[in-house]
Amino acid sequence: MDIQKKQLLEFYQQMVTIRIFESRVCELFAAGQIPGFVHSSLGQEAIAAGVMACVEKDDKVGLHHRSHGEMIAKGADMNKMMAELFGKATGTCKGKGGSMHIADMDLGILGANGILGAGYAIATGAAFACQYNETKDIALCLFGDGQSNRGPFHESLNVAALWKLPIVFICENNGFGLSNPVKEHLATDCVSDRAAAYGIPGVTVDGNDVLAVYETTLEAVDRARKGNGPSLLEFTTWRWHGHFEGDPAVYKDAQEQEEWLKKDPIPRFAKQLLEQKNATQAELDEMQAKGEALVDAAVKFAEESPWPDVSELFTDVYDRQM
Ligand SMILES: Cc1ncc(C[n+]2csc(CCOP(=O)(O)OP(=O)(O)O)c2C)c(N)n1
Repeated sequence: MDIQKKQLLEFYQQMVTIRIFESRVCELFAAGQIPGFVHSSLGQEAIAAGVMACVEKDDKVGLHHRSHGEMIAKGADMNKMMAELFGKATGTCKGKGGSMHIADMDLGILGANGILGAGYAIATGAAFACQYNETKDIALCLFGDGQSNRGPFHESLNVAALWKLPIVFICENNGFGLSNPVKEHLATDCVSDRAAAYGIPGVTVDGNDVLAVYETTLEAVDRARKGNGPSLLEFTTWRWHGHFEGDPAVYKDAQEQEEWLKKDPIPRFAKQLLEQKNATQAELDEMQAKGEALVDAAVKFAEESPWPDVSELFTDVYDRQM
């Protein structure tokens, strides 16, 4: 596939920006500046960058608990995102969603979700709405390997295949479901093997190769947009940190961790860009500096933002008493 230089550089910019954002979030969490839970997507940047380059602003996206990267790559405002993680009034969800329930409806981002498997039904419902309203928009549903074992996975794939819904199911197989390695929680070799049960295409691809992620997703998005129904994509990668920030991940095999760190998607793509003369080192450095400036600005914005007012306590939240 002949990918334009502009797009190649965009992949790099997205990946380094996500890496810087996530690294900073981890530091801020450790310093006690970010409350609640944080699940970092360090190491998984190529999936976010490659997948989100395939969709339009109005396409719908259902996310899970480890989704800062996807939000950034779909164009979410990082200042508001960082403020959201801080719990500030200027946040994407006015500080009430936090890392695990962040959403941006203006960008079709239907929300991260702390309930494993909740995103399947939300994204499948959105795909049904796209089909019913004949909008030509499609939906993406992103999830982890562990949550592919939940019932709603099968219910959603079944109905999506039956009704040929415009949706792409995307598994980020990062090696673990919490502390359980994939081979200890999955009955099949691959998550994508399950596509056969619903008569839809299923494929497993290197998720640390941004170009492979992009090309695979583009094909599935095209299929969905043309009315040919869903696909199940599985991108293999590695969760660099523990399940959540603060988890020492003593269950990880040190040698396996070391091997995967060598497969870091960012230097790997940088090498490709340089060798194929699609970028100079100066251009790469410039993109790194731009990412750092954007994240610095986001942290400053979050730190200087006000807390939500007490009078806002019951607005935008579900309360049976009211
Ligand atoms: C219904 C439900 N069951 C269990 C949990 C607890 N839990 C949170 S994340 C997680 C593991 C998820 O693993 P995976 O789907 O592979 O995503 P990853 O964290 O690796 O990105 C578990 C068991 C939950 N949040 N919701």
